[in-house]
Amino acid sequence: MKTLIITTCIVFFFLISFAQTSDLKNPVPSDRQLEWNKMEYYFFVHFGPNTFTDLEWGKGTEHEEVFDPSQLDCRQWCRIAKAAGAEGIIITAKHHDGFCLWPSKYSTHTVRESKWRNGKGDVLKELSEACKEYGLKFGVYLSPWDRNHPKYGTPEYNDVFVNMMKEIVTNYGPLFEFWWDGANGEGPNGKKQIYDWHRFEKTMRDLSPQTVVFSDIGPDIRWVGNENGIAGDPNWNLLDTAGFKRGEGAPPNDTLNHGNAYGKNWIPAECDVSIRPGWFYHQQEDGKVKTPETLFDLYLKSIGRGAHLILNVPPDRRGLINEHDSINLIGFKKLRDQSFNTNLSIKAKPYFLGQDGRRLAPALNDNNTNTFESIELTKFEPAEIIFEKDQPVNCIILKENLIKGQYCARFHMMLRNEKGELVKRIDGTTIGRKKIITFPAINISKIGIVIDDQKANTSMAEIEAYHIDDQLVEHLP
Ligand code: FUL
Repeated sequence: MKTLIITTCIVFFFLISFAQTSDLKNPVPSDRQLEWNKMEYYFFVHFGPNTFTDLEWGKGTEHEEVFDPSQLDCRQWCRIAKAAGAEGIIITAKHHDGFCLWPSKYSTHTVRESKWRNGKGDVLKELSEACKEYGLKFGVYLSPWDRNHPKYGTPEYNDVFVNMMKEIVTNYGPLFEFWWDGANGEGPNGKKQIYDWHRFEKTMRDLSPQTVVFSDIGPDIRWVGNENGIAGDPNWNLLDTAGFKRGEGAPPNDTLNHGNAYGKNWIPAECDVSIRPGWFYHQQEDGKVKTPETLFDLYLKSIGRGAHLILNVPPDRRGLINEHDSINLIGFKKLRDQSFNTNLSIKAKPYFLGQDGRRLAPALNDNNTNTFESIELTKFEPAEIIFEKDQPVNCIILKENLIKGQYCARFHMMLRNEKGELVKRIDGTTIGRKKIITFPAINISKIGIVIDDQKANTSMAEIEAYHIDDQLVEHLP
């Protein structure tokens, strides 16, 4: 008996310590990442001398006077962002040409040296205030590569960059996100800068712990490996960063696109893409603004694969979002509203078959990702959504609660009609924050889900069903 008790205790402690080690190996989102996870789509604003010189990468030698928007109105940007359903705006406070959209004490190449508003203008001030007024979050892109700054290429430039970050956070915060470009070209003295990323990171954490920081490899958000706005499938929120650097030393694009299933850090992907071919406004691209349908397709391939979408909408030379862009942005919003306003699952009955038998499972259709069912690997369908009668469905959205980590690696759905006949089987990979699956419409009354491969029990938060415009599904690019 004694031996049995001792053996049981050893096994018990072994199991506990195993559980703890595996927990350690399983990264989870930080509070700041969870907060950001509540958002999904925001604007990127590329604006500066390039807007006026028709360049994408300014040389840094442009005279400050070229920056002269005739009707700059950040409230107009915010009005459009709001109407387009975006949740925030991130602006290029300084692009590679080094021009600062705020009167920085640490540069002589700023709005202060321009003629715009007699050198008294401050785009960051105006935009941060307008964002507050319109209930939008505000964020900043600050290029470390600086083709103008005389200190670039020397250790003192790292002080300049740190001081600029301090200025921005102190004068224009709170910032929801800070965007670091990995670009590292030559400066005016022909030298490249050795960036002190460790110090930059510490500065941001000390100054503004709630801000999520983006770069190729995080620390909080990773680049998705392309500038087309397309996340990988599968898409893991995890990434191994050891041995990698920002810029040229970054992990392969394919790795950034998919993440690492067993990655050691929680660093989800953000998809950056421009509504136009270029990042900055060029009049000759007015006819090439992405259509509402193309934007909707991007929505499915970014947010619909568990990533975030940062959509670049560059103001024109007036300092306004151009009509060509705003019309398509509103069209994009309409498509999303028409498609996703009626979740058919809300009126359906959710069931869960677990160890305690089959029971109703309101967590699966309560439109609340904090509640979930923990799903094991099974041969049968443990989670089901049952409609009163057959109805057309061509889109299903799944959501995983991520607080304890991302677990589902492979699942399949069995879609059946009233007669119990299998109409369609759909196989999928990761779920994550949001997985949108579209297919030609079929009449069904039951959605059953099976998890086929997972790292631990999947926390299934929502199973939503929609019948979106058939044409939209059929004609997606
Ligand atoms: C890149 C830059 O070189 C582009 O000009 C643009 O700002 C894009 C978002 O990031 O690295």
